[in-house]
Amino acid sequence: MSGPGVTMRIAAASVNAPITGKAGTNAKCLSSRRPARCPVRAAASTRFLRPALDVGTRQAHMAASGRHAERDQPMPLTETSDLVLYHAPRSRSFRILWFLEELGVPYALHRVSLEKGEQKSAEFLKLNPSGKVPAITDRGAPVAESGAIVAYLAERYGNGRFSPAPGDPDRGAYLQWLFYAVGVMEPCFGEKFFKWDVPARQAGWGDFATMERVMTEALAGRTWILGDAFTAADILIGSNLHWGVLWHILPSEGPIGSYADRCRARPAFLEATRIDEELAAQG
Ligand SMILES: N[C@@H](CCC(=O)N[C@@H](CS)C(=O)NCC(=O)O)C(=O)O
Repeated sequence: MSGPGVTMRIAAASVNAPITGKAGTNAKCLSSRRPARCPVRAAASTRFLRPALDVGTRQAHMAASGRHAERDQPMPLTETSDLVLYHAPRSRSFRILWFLEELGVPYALHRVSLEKGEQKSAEFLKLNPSGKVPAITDRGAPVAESGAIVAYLAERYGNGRFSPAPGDPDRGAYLQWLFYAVGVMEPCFGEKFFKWDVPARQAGWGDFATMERVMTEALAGRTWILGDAFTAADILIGSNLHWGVLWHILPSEGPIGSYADRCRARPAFLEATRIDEELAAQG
């Protein structure tokens, strides 16, 4: 951790190409506008926390999962990490934090205070014109929108582990669920959470009940959304279903509930939760 407004963290190194160049912008956030209420933040819970792992234990976990040992000392943002996550605790950027932990790549975490309106500062709007987290920079180049970030990170750092390659028979289903998570599930949650009354035939996302049925059927008898392999699509589908169960708008049992449990049990999810809650506790 270092400096006001900037939180540092270096994760395990397992990168398929050497990273060089300038790290992401250390945005100074000036706006005092109040942020819109975020359902994820409103409903966040510490229910899935576990105690922090010490460095030795984490290294053992990482060695077991094929990742390199973690650096235990934070290093300055602009000198060490080409990959920066702009993150607010208990927000949608949690899923990117989770994925970075799955990937095991080195990254820096830049905290964005939604309460202070930092996401609407001119500097942050250069990273995400919508003024929302998550956003990342990779060698200074910004990427925004959870779906795009997850797809980008899988391709750039996944080394084939988290996304079926073009031509793979699973590629189509992979893309389908990536887009479904952001294009259908997200508005379905909005519909439920904000009690929108929208005709399902006209609404591109259909309706919440159909989404719940689709998810229940897709996950029945499967470990992950594509079957046996955990992919980047599970980051988006899994975070959505985790939140849905947490908010009591989706079942905690059956295919959805047990899938959400499996997501929560992953070491990377637990580590991301630990980091996120540590940040949240700092206020
Ligand atoms: N479509 C975006 C949504 C991101 C989003 O809604 N982020 C919320 C936090 S959960 C946010 O930054 N809200 C602050 C604001 O809009 O001012 C994505 O999936 O990345």
